Amino acid sequence: MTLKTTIALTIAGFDPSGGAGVLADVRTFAAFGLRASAAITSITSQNSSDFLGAVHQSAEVVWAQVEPLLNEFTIACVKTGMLPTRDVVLEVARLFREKDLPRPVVDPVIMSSSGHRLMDEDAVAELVNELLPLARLLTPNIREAETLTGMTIVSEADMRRAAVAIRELGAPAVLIKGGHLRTPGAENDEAIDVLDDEGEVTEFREPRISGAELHGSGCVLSAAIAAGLGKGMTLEDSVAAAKSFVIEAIRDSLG
Ligand code: PXL
Repeated sequence: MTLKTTIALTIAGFDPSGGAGVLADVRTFAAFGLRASAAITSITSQNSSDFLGAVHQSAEVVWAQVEPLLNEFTIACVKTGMLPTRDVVLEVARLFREKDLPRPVVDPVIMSSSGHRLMDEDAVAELVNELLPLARLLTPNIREAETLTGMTIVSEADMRRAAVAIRELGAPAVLIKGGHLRTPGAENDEAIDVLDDEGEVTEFREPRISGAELHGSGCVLSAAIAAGLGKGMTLEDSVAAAKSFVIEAIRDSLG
């Protein structure tokens, strides 16, 4: 019997700058000691200040990138990022239904930090309908959680309510990233993330880091969580380790 090589897989967009997307994911998997693989859903043209455009890949091209890996490798963990179109979302959902893959960490990257739409509206709808029920974890930021739930989120209590609402949409677990939360009147010296895993809620509090290079930090976080899960860690421990990793990366970028 030959042992198959174990790899981590990201299904996401390509940001040539390497700040976000598959390059950030691959770097993260490698930092966690995993061999990385990647399927590209869209080729973007951007730098840290401008988003110039994107050429989305077809559902067939996405499937064709992943399928050959399945026979040869054992996939330890999967993370999904930019899934630009309805067709790509449906194909990725089909992949998880039909193939023997671990449940993915789904980062619903609806907008870039520069304000450019990364997912079509009907793609977001199918992400909710078809992919959420197959995920292990969804990792929206505040704005994405608002889009997914239709709620307005201005407090920690709102984050907890939104987490319940997202679980009711079909995800077993959700991590709402509070980095962008601006509580009216509060000092905002803390960034709070809320993890709700089947109703068990854990809060992660860190001092807010300002002026930092944050483009791609969401990509790195979701890839790092997937890596932890792929190494057999619990979800809570994976999130804690991933947060430490991202905070280190942000601090490094300040230096
Ligand atoms: O950070 C979100 C993100 C994810 N994936 C790709 C991106 C971006 C932001 O620009 O380009 C490919």
